[in-house]
Amino acid sequence: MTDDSPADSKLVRAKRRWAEEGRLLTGTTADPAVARLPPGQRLVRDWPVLDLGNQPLVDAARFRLDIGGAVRRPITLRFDDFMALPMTESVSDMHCVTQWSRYDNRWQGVSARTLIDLVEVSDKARHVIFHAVDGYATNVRLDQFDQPDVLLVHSWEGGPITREHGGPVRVLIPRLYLWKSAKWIRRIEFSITDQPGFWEGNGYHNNADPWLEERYS
Ligand SMILES: Nc1nc2c(c(=O)[nH]1)N[C@H]1C(S)=C(S)[C@@H](COP(=O)(O)O)O[C@H]1N2
Ligand SMILES: [Mo]
Repeated sequence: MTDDSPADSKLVRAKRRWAEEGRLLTGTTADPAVARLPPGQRLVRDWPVLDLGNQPLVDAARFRLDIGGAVRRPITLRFDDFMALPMTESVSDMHCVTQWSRYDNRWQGVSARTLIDLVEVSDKARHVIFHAVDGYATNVRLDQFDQPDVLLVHSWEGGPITREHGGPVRVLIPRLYLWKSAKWIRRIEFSITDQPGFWEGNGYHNNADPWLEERYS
């Protein structure tokens, strides 16, 4: 493996070490009904950019979204097809495992529920695997995906999601650490079995609940 391949980059080696050492862990949990800020987090006002360093250019013409796996009606959406789906607006907080949280982000996009209904997800599906244009992948349980605040977003604070934040369309799962929210989404795979994604295979927690401080496995 070369030094600049993502799986062995300086960044990934450093993060694997964080996971091994349990860096940033406070050893406490919090109840989201009471504490808005999860343990060990601090508030920021800007929106930091984090990824593996390759930010693909996906314009509306190039955008494709495949949704398949354990579904009855697999589909490929072009950008116009996506934008023609029913849109939801929601305001939610973001929590990144590198310790920053940002409150009150206003999003527009298509709800997870709309997509689940659209492709007729099988009763046997239990997991959702997200595959992105840059080769990134991440996984959640179907019940974590199927929440009213989970969206495929195209807009933040009234403007389009920028390229650096995963535009034109990214996943947003606000109640999990942000590495579960794939940027530049390319394929959503409903699955009977679980498949660890990129960070999950590098020492990070499979479940990723910030209030339980599920940073590392
Ligand atoms: N496609 C893709 N999605 C990704 C990543 C990535 O490298 N590629 N990084 C993840 C990580 S580790 C974080 S913290 C968030 C950061 O999102 P942001 O840059 O919009 O803040 O994106 C997540 N989604
Ligand atoms: Mo991250």
